[in-house]
Amino acid sequence: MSDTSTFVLNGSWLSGPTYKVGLMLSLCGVSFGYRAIDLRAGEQRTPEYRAKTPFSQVPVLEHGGRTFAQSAAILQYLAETLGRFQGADAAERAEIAAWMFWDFDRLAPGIYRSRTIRLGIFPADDSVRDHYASVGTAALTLLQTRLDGREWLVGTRPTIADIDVYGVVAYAGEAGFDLAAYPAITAWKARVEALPGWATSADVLPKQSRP
Ligand SMILES: N[C@@H](CCC(=O)N[C@@H](CS)C(=O)NCC(=O)O)C(=O)O
Repeated sequence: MSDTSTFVLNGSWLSGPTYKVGLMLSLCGVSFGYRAIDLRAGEQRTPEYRAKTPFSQVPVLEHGGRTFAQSAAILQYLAETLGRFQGADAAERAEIAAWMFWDFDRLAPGIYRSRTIRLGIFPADDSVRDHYASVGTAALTLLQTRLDGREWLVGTRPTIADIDVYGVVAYAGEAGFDLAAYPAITAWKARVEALPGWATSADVLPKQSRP
């Protein structure tokens, strides 16, 4: 394992993508510094933060003198760097990437957007709210079909595909979706939560903390 003492996660406690990275580090048993970025105050648009990422978003992971952005790319970097939760070969890694791309394309908009609408962070009228609710329902239905009869999304053990997708499904309740309607997702979610090192977003993302 490489030197892990230099991991610093820049994030927001409200941010699902930040949770994905914090959860990965926790599942890997890696301690990390955490820098809270105040999104409401626009800290993500300051020159200092922009020097870390061209995207002006959280999360950003600092490690080994470099910065890494986009949660899915960060999970891939950590899987390779730490040798955990990665695919066995190129074909499995491509399958894992496919689920992560699908997550960002279909699952995350349906659930994260529905959540921010419900929390009042993203004001929206009823038609917009209903649109994201139906996007989320379609994605959860697909995920239920995939997980019916299998333990993990890809192969026979947990991978970063599970961590990535879990980092969205974990917010389904707050977003207004009832997971009781999706028994295979509920069982898979419990399997993820039984992994050593699993932690809630409140555990891995302190509201106020600076390294
Ligand atoms: N695709 C990105 C999405 C990151 C993202 O949406 N971050 C939000 C918080 S959850 C953000 O930084 N928003 C602030 C802004 O856009 O100004 C990832 O997975 O890392």
